[in-house]
Amino acid sequence: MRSLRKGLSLASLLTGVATLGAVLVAAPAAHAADTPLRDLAAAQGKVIGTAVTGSKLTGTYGDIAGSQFSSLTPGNAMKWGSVEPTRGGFDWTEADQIVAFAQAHDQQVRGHTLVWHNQNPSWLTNGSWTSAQLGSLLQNHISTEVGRYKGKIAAWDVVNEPFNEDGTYRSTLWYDGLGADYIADALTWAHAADPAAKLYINDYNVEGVNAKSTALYNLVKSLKQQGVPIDGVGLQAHLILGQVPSTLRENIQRFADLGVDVAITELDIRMALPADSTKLAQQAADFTSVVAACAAVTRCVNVTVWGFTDSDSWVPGTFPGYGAATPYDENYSPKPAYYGIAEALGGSTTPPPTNGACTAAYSVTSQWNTAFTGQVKITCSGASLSSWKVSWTYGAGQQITQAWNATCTQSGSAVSCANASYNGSVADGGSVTFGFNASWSGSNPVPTVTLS
Ligand code: G2I
Repeated sequence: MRSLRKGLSLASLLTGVATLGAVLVAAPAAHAADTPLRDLAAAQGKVIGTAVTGSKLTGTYGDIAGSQFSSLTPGNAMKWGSVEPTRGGFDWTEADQIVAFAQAHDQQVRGHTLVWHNQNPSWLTNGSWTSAQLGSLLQNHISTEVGRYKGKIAAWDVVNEPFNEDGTYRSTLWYDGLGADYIADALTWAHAADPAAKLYINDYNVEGVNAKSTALYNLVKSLKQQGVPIDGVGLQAHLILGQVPSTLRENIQRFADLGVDVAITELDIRMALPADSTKLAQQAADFTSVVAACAAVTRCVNVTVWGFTDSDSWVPGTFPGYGAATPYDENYSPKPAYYGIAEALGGSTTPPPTNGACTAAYSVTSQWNTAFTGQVKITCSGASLSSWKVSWTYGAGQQITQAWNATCTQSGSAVSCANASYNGSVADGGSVTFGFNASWSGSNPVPTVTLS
């Protein structure tokens, strides 16, 4: 599967645009080659990751997840409620799928998460347990899950979100039932189940130096002094546009100086919708400064985004009116934020101009056995169209069988799709999408498309 990744990056190199085959009508000066983020990160000795949803790891989503990132975190699949929805009834399907995908793509997996107050099964949260029963439930859970994936998980978020904003311990099922010792116990049990996995405590609003991050700092220091197996801290980094803490790098450094690794585990940067070019440029600068802060500290080992596409982000559901928090838009086109990450990793990419052009972006929306559904989205900004034609050449024998919202013809490997009678006009700021079904076998690489 590495060859697929190389194939994509070669295509990017040839076209001078990102992996999705977007092409500009008003052709800009050629952009520097888009080296995949994982290669840029590797050259800095860093790992770049994304949270993923197992069922989506196919088509364009799978191509990007596999080609751009060197680490995957299951967004939900390894949480207690996902893996043991009924007591003793385990479902590892999605977690296994993500681990298998990661292995096939030479990627690390960050296990997330073993001990949390959210997304626990109702049999657990509704039960009435003595302290001894609760401890044994937790020990069994950790031994079972960590043991199942022994040798396959680079790092575990063992304990997630243990603190309140003021640095006191959060009242949870675990803290209330077991006291603060649940943290040391969980780490010890996880270490026993997989001595090679790096064990983390992970929290949000601990990116800058503040009361909460200082409580985490003091906890880690004390765990180290007691000889408890703690290898790292995860700074989630669910940030707001323009609000990257100025003390981020200093904070990362103070944890590193304690002798633990640091990871940015859930990076996203949300903005009030709608997005516009000013906000997207600010977001790019914010992504750059977060990634650069990690790159500057040797022990900051991993930056993971919490979903790489705006179509797979928790933000709009949780913060109504906010979104656009990830590096790719909902149509899988890389945003300025993508180039902001690349820049911080030493990449020489520059974003395509966001004004004065119409672009066409090809994506595979679903793929099965020998057929797939794809779409091309034409978007205009600072320009408009009264008619359009999108062409591409298939490199692996794909064959269009049906199209809608365009008239497509295929001759040999050459495909040409012209607007239908009703959708030739694309206004400045507007977009038009057409779709198609096609057959494939062997591989289904994304072609470079030309808009004319
Ligand atoms: O809330 C954002 C993150 C904060 N740090 C810990 C992370 O584990 C957490 O991730 C999010 C997931 O991205 C969401 O996808 O955790 C949420 C739950 O607190 C996840 O949302 C849940 C929805 O609430 C459920 O309704 C849904 O069934 O996702 C589930 C699966 O799609």
